[in-house]
Amino acid sequence: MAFLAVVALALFVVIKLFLTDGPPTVAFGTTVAADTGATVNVVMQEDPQNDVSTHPDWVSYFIQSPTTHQWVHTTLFQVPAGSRIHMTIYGYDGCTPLRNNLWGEVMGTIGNVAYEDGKPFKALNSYSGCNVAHTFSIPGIGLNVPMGSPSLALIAKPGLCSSSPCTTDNPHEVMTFSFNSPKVPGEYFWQCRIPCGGGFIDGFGGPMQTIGFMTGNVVVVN
Ligand SMILES: [Cu+2]
Repeated sequence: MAFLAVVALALFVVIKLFLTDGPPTVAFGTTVAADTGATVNVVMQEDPQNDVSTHPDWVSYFIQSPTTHQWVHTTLFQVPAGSRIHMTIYGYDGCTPLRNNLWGEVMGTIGNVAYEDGKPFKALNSYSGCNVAHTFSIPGIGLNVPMGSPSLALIAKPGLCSSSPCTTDNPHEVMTFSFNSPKVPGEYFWQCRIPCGGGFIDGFGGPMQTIGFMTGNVVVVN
């Protein structure tokens, strides 16, 4: 009986932790009418660690609430359909080589371009230099943007940000790009394509497959 009680308790904890108390969804552009092409600003950051006690050493994205300006540990965000989404992502994490250099190419953004510290680029070659930390990719709309990492020279002295959410006092790159949100409402899965799950087979476990870290949803609403 004691064994069954332990099993029941474990099930309860698993359900409570992973099924009911998932990361929150941060809503952007709630005052913007859908399908107008209006610009909606989304601000995120990617870090070498996170602020939760269960997996503190997992790499992670954070999303900034447009209302409180607090950093929220989640990868779920909502935008209006048919809008121009302007992304700003602060890149605090160091580099990891891409498994396939294709994911170093900028795809699916407006103008097929992205900007690193204001400088336009169409690709980052992670084989010729250690310069990509993560990617922001939405396979459903063919979007892929590599996230630049702070140069080794830049992080030599202070080191990478060691406490999350990071602040702009830490070495970082500012990545910006725009894309059109789909006209069809729904949940559009997004992910990082760098095998950044350190300590997991092929680097694709842990944070790479867990909502709130390196994978999430763009919730498109009318
Ligand atoms: Cu990643």
